[in-house]
Amino acid sequence: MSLKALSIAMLATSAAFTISQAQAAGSLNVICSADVVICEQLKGDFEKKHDIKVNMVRLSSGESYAKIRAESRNPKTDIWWGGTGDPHLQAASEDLTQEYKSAKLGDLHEWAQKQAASSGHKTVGIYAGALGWGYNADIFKAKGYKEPLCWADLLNAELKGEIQVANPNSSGTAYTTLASLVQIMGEDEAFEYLKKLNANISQYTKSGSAPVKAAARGETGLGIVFMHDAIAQAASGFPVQAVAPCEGTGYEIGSMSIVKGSKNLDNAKVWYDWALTPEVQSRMKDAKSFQLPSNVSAEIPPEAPKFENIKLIDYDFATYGDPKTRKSLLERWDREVGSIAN
Ligand code: S7P
Repeated sequence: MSLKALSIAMLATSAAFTISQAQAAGSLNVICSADVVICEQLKGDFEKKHDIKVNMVRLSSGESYAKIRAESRNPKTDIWWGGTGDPHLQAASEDLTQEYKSAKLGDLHEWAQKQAASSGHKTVGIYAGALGWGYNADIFKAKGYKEPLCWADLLNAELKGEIQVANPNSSGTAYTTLASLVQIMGEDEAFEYLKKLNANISQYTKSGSAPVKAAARGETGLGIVFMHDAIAQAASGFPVQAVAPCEGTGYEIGSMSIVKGSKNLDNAKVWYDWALTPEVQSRMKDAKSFQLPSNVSAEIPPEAPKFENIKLIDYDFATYGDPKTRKSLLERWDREVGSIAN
């Protein structure tokens, strides 16, 4: 290369560097759909590393999808981090989120890459978590309740008013519960089950992890949640026992998507690439977020539920993340369960 060509190349490189420095500044509007503690940890870590101010709101998965949909003509959100994969897939198929193929994609487990490929790279898997419940072992012992090991046990009459679960319209956890039961039992049987279960439900909460937080504090006996959310309460010293249901259970692929029409697109890509690194994912456990990370090199927290010991169903993400299926299941839930809720 001649000296002139070299200096032109150097100028081009330094211009590109200046542009990327300039782009890696300003702000980023993030919706975070996981627990507030991990959301705040991510915001703090990201701001320490980048010259980008993060404006973050914490919303449940279903609420996040609804916000992004409502904003679609004039998006205020740049990136949606976390929450169950089904509403991310629904947003992708409704073209509310945009394709991005991160250079980090190849560092992820197959299940996370599959989530990306199935959505046309409009979302990506960042963690996985198995559904189950957590019960307050002190309450169960004091009241002499049978240990709840199976979905069938949750119908025991002695548990009247002792169970909480979230509303599947707002909560991704509760939608995963609904979709998992439909896949385990068949749709009509799952709704029969949910109507019977309603007799034991004291409250349908807005957020998915609220039921096990209530169980931890003795406000209820049992919360249907992701197992890692039950383990987080046990790790905080509460008498909570996590259960993987004996008949089998579903799981989530927690996901991340860039909003279509993002006004801070370069910054959204900076967050996206950063959030897929092993360093960021390995630090999730510091916020007692014990999901299975998607980066193959990220540390798996010892507290994380062992997937190999859980009877997992082959959760059909394509069907249950499809807008038509999700809408129809939620409408049926409103008609048949929500309408009889106490
Ligand atoms: O707490 C972590 C976690 O369970 O929260 C997400 C959950 O969907 C958010 O709550 P909602 O049920 O209210 O939507 C999960 O993705 C995540 O593992």
